[in-house]
Amino acid sequence: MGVNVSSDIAKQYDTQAANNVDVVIVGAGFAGLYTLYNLRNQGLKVILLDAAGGVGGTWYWNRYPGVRVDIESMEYSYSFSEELQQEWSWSERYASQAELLRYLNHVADRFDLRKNICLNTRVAATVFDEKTDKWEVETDSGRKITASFCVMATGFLSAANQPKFPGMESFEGEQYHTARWPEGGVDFAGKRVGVIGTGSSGIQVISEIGSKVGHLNVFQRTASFSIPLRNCPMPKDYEKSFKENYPEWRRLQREESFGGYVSCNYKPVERLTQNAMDISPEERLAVYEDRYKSGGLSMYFNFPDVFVDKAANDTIADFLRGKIKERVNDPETAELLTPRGYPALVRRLCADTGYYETYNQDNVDLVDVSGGEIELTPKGIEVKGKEYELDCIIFATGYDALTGALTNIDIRGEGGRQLKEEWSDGPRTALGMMTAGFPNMFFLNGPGSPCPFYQPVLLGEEQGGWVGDWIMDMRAKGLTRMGAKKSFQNEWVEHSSEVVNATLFPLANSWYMGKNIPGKSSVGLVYFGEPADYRKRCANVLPSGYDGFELSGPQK
Ligand code: NA7
Repeated sequence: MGVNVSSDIAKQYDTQAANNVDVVIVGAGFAGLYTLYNLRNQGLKVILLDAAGGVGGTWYWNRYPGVRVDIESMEYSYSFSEELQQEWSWSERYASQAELLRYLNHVADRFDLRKNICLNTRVAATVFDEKTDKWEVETDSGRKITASFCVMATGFLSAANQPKFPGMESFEGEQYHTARWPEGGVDFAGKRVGVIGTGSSGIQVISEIGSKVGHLNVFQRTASFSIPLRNCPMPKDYEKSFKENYPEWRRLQREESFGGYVSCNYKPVERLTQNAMDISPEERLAVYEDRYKSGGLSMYFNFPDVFVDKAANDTIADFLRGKIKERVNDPETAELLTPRGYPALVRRLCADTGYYETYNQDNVDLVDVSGGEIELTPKGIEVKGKEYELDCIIFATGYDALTGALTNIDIRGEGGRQLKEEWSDGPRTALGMMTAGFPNMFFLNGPGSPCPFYQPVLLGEEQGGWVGDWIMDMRAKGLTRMGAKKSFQNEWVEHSSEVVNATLFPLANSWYMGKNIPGKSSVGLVYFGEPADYRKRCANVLPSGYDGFELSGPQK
């Protein structure tokens, strides 16, 4: 699927001129591609670097069986071009990875983006030069590029989490990670397969391969809440109504929605203002059933108190638990698959296609690893003293979310300080877009932003837009350095902590909270406030005269 940079484009970027640019963008996913388009349109000299062999970001790397987005295609797509919105037709309600990759390649071609993209190029280090106010970017092949600004569109779910299980090197079979799937696919027919992990990726891969493998053992540490995705071929009348009203749908997504998605049962959802505990159980149930019927992430369109009041949350958790019982034949397996001990919706809700029913097949077994240690042996996996013989192991163990892709790069700011060091107690950012001491570096869908709750395609467009506005304004004023003020950054982190601590989110071990990675700090990882408020604050940076940020001209 990946499209390699053509030789004439490669030649263009071998020139010295291309090693001195206005902006380096890192990452060719949704956010990076849009930002390239936007900044180039404003006359800036931009180069986009990506380690992958093709554009697509997360959708380039995640090729595992069953992978698809669980936000509706009509919403999970670019809004910046009305022509693009009108001419592209999604074949399914929820796009598969293959279709998303086709879309992103189409966008790269349609807007002639490839001439500014360098693939197969991993950024190893970037160092801020305080004399010139520029970043020196170094790739893994030793190429050096000087840029006035760096835009890190590195993805919030892109650095794979590969736990180091004892005995990993001894296992004689095949090993795969869902986030680094081989391009040619894998043939599982007749094989004994083990899957570790039952988050969104695990649930998708398990549901897809369950009927295709010889035998499947699923190693579950924590049961997830999952509801049916209800994917289907794109209903033509729905697509038509969406296309006829795209500006209004986008307005609703940006201004009225819970997190940048708004469609429920093929209609714009009405935001609930009443609390679950203020209405009758029957009325509550009717809402839960309605969301369940719509499928996907519709369950998030819910009563405000389910996110802050444990008693309210219990009503939805019990509803979801009841649905699991209905779908799994064996009561013992059903109980093991039933999440206990943490609230619903505060770990990412999964959306499945036949996940629970997979366990009704004779060739699929669930292994409870909670309270035990997974060890790999030459022949398979050992847990709690029992060995499971396997031909293949699939790690669906998630990501070092939000920060991993940034701290994997040796980023050095003012005074030579390293970003990884600075963030060793958790990331600290101003509006999730900059961090103090690292001027002229912007993050898209970064830590401290609301990205998991603000549809990331739209947030990438918004943030890419603000970055463009700030850079062009600085240029017009002859300014060369923009940095976040530490005082404002502290306020933002404090505000973010207050917001999250008033919710039930800290009660679960999730990647939102950094608790999926041993030792990772959760400070400032996600902004859990209202996306619309966040949007207003960011849009106000320029009109307020860069309140919270400091700007300066060329160093004397
Ligand atoms: P997730 O949601 O982080 O899920 C990872 C799964 O892997 C989860 O079940 C983990 O169990 C399990 N895991 C991770 N490490 C271990 C170890 N050491 N032992 C046993 N099990 C382990 O990642 P996904 O890729 O599924 O989804 C990420 C996001 O992508 C998703 O939320 C959507 O937004 C799209 P745990 O729950 O930690 O006990």
